[in-house]
Amino acid sequence: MPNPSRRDFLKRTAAVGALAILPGSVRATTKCRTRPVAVATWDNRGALEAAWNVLVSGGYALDAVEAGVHIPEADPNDRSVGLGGHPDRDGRVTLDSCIMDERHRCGSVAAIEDILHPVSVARKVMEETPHVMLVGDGARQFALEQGFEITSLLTEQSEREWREWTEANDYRPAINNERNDWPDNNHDTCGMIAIDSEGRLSGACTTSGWAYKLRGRVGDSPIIGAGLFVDGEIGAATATGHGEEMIRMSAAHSIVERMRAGLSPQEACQQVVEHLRHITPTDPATIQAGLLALDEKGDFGGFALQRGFIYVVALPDGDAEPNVKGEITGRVGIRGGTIYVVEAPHLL
Ligand code: SD4
Repeated sequence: MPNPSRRDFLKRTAAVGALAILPGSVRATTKCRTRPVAVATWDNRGALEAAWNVLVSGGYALDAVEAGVHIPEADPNDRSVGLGGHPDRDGRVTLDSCIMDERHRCGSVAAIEDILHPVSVARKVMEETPHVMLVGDGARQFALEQGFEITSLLTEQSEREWREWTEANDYRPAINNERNDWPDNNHDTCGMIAIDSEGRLSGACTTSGWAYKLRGRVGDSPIIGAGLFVDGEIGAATATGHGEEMIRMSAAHSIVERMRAGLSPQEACQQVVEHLRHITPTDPATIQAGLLALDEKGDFGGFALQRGFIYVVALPDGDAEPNVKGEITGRVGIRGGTIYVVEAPHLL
């Protein structure tokens, strides 16, 4: 049989893609109207408010999470995401990011350099290619072809700190590198999941990853099923903390499957953290895992391995103050709703 040409391949994959999205489209249109809800890791309240402004205007959850995570990606003071993120061991800022909609469509970029909004490149991978994931130079090349501009992401402060780090370290990544800074600035990966007023779930996750990681290291954040997973009929989940642990057990997918089996978002996050502690070959005291979930009714929950995992949830006016597990440590009024800052319950 002759080899199919690239054009045939693209044509066929486009046709398969069209078929593949049909059931999801039908599902989406048969959903009841619901109230919008958005949840994000850490105190990413600026990101959540940007997402909320899309949701409260009746917009699409996918647009909301993309707009939301743009905020930390462009913030030089956020040291774990995008511009100003900690570089790798060799002084290069490399970004991991993914996005997923309610129809199992997803896109991802890993170890991409010089691009301010990797989440939008991930969305282009999802929408413009038959692939899910592009990495490194290939991802950067694709971004440039798509019209993204080159941006230098290493700020003066990041470079200065990295130089100090190289003097004090022997170029081996410390296993508990994040924990050394914890609960300060090394844990700001922005994972965000949302449901819109048409009941459509989406999520995005974006990070510069583990500070001073080995060059080429990819964490969980761009891995569909580890740092993010969405099933439009069941729910969505996202993760932050030590990515190696989340990859080991497909954390976000594990949460959604537990919700499919009937657990609440809160119970599902807790069970996955308990399972993680059970299976990890790493000393659990040296790692962090912070998990968030949201179901198709707009119920949400969060749970962590260690103390100190904060998350934010945006709820519409008319919702009662949420009866969260953990502690509400802040409330911020936003257009048509409130952002609650929650300190998640934890296992250790
Ligand atoms: C990673 N999970 O690259 C990310 C790091 C993180 O808050 O979540 N930091 O492993």
